[in-house]
Amino acid sequence: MTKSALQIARAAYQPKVPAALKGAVKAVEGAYTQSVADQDEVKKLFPNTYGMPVVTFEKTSSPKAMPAINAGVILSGGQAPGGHNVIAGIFDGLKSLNKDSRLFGFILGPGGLVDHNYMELTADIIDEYRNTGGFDMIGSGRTKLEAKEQFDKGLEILKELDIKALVIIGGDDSNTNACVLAEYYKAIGAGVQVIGCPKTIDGDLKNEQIETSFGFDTACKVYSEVIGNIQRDCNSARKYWHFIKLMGRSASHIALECALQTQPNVCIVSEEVEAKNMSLDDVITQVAEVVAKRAANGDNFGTVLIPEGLVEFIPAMKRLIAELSDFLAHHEDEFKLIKRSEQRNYIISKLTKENSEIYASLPEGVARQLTLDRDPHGNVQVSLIETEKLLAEMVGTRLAEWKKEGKYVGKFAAQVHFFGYEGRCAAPSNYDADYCYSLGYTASCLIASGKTGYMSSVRNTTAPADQWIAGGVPITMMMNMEKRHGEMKPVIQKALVKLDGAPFKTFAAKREGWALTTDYVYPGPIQYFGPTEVCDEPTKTLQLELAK
Ligand code: FBP
Repeated sequence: MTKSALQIARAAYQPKVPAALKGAVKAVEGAYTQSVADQDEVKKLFPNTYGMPVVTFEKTSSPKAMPAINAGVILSGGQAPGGHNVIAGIFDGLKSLNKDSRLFGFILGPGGLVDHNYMELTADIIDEYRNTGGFDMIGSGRTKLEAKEQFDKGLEILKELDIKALVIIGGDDSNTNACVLAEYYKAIGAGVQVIGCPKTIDGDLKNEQIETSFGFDTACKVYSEVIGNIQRDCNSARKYWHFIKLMGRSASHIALECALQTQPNVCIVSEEVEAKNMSLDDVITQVAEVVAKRAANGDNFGTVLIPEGLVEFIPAMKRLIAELSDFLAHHEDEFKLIKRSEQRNYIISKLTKENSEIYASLPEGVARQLTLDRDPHGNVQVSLIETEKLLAEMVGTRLAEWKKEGKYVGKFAAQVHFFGYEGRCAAPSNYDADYCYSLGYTASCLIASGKTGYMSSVRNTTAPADQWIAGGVPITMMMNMEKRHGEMKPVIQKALVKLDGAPFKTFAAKREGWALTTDYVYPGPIQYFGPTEVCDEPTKTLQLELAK
């Protein structure tokens, strides 16, 4: 691999870790736990792993000698900056317990376990990837691990390699599957522990014990840098409105965090659109009003941030997507036999009147996206829907109407952008480099203390790393029952933006001012070397959520 100067210098970075992880640790158990909702159903489905206590690791002066252990690791789902440091943390943690321990990486995600595709991760390999972005050390994939046959097939290779613990690094769906796997292996006495690690740039895997998912910090900083650059360009030429869609799947955490970092003229928050029962038309009117007011002040430029999941949150669209999901889950084979050119009419003829009308009114591309391209978890791939174009076009049409009515006096020219993939593999910020390494190291402590069905947790992360708290949370604690592919399933509850939470309230208190004045902030690129207030600052979201 030819390395950049930054990559070479960055390889020497020593991630900061909680003080407790700097020597031998003991596991201290807290209170027994309950799932966040649907306790009876979740308990029934996880008889062996439900209700376990939260665990915290503390320093001990009497370490126990540990036998060597073989462990496996899987990167699952979308890339997120810091994944390699999680693996480095697991590796260093296992080696510190016993230098003969070994780590195996399964190639290209959960599919690697089922297909017996793996490689041993030696010190040389790990050193090549310390503090780098990407998941290319072993690759990632979206195969859903959910069937007993897959679990049994996986167990064959785990037995062959004498692997006693498996770490699954993934988002809410992958950690749900990790929990199902942990339960199954425990139920059959397989002798394999399963530990999860909270990954996703989307920031929607968080709760009382999991402050944030890794990658959110770096991805938001990359997007905010570019939004800031666009805002400076926009404030220089003063002739374009920029419609910027941001990744993040359902939740609007990324859009909200970028708004807090850059102070755009408009930021749509999907969760608010849903709570206010807004239609697409309402959203368009709201944006067009800001454009018109700025134009009245002579400002024919601005920025609009759009969360990629927006269409799923417009209540009428949500009802349509729910009916489509149910319908396609039950008629997938029949649907596949319909000619591509006939599919739209076929769907229109099968839906209820209200949904059929909305579906028929959608541009071809958006309609196709909703019916065809689902990911293996059944999710609509919202990152493929061109919401930014849809909004820019519809706002333009609305302004043209207002112009005829004499309600709008300006000029409107739009540019559209989508920021997603460019942030997912950036070199991790100090926060993500430190957090990920600590999560991995903590996973090795969970393995050493015999835990299974736990997610690695590192808390208090707005304080200096020395004061971070490492531990583990039973995954069942985060679960509830939800409809997936037309059936009720136990899943980790997705954390959406809370409208009564500090990040949204801070944004809501300032947005009117940001809409009309041009009060942009230009955060600049992530800094890896320099003063701590520049290099180590956590996200605004985390700072606001954890402020006492
Ligand atoms: P994860 O939930 O697996 O972390 O994926 C995050 C994400 O980047 C979403 O923000 C986005 O909607 C999706 O992945 C895109 O998926 P793909 O990489 O398959 O195009």
